[in-house]
Amino acid sequence: QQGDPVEAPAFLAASYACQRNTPQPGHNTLLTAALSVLAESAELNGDEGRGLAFRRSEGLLRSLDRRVQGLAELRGLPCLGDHSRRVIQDLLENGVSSEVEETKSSPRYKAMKLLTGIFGVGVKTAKRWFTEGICSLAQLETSGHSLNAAQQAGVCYYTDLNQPVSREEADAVSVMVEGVVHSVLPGARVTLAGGFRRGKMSGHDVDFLITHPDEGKEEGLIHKIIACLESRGLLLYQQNTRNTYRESAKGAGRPSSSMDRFERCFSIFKLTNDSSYTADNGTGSGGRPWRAVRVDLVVSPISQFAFALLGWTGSKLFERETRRWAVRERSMSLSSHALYDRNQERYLRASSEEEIFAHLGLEYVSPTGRNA
Ligand code: DGT
Ligand code: MG
Repeated sequence: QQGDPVEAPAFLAASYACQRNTPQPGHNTLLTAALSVLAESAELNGDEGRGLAFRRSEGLLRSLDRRVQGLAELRGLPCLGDHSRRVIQDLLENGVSSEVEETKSSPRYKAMKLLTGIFGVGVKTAKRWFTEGICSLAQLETSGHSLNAAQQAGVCYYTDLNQPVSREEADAVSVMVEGVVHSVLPGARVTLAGGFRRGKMSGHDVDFLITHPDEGKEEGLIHKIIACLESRGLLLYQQNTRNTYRESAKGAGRPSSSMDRFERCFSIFKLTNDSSYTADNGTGSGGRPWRAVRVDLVVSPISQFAFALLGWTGSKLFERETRRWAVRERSMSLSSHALYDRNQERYLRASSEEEIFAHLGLEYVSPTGRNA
């Protein structure tokens, strides 16, 4: 049987991740975890192109409906470059990839992972610190660098924030957020987005989208929510931005930058180990009766809600691929605010994610299938 090539079903040959159903966690976790390390290493080196190539390979493997046992089974499949195929071959033949093992144990990768694991620290800052010889929190502390407020919170709650958030904890945060939102604006709607909406059992944060069925009622809402959270002692840190999005004749929905422009709050919640919260790991580091959890709150006008929901559900690769599909295959610009048709020179409205997929000429993929 060895060497007998297995024909890939046609749907698996789709080259855009947004054309595929990708459930969680997939049948090839050994391979996808390895490619994810190489992608992350490239991203931490600032090599976006190389990172994306590994992410695409990883995404393709995640979507396969069976466990790959031989390289021949991957013949003819897109997204798998020579480098990825070499790594996959190594893993299939030896159970490990020397390149992945070397990457994981390299001082640079370890330091960059640790430093970018601090909330508020991006790749650029981490790189600068690493070149100064900073590889640990202790070295950062004695370096004399002054940290901004986000980074100070990041160092302070480092252990908690690097411990995955469980589904139970996300549900407990949902209860807190819904209580606060409904008390400051009755009728407002709170939707869990991000990885938890895709059915993941854990995540690095909890993402929420908030809207109100009457357009305009959501304006300024983020400040009311923050004030209420603070008065209840639920916030350890927050940084908010106001909505700066405006449509323009040239299609301001264009993703000229990956950041969107909603009213938004990056925060750290204080999740207390009380009756509404029953997770096993119910304490923070140091045995506190609470733990710190990263929470993102995004407020969207109802007219943009479908786009915001699609944009904030992820995965990151699924989002990138949907936008790439829109531009390359449909001459459209998709963002978390809008969809602009460059040929017709007009915005296409949508009140559901299904309508957006239809505008794009894509088959609908449910949130649990977007784990590319
Ligand atoms: P996680 O939290 O690591 O378990 O995984 P996710 O998939 O929840 O990732 P997360 O929380 O970083 O982001 C959720 C989705 O939200 C992601 O697919 C892309 C989107 N997103 C995150 N940050 C931004 C942003 O600044 N602008 C826009 N437009 N989208 C963002
Ligand atoms: Mg998330």
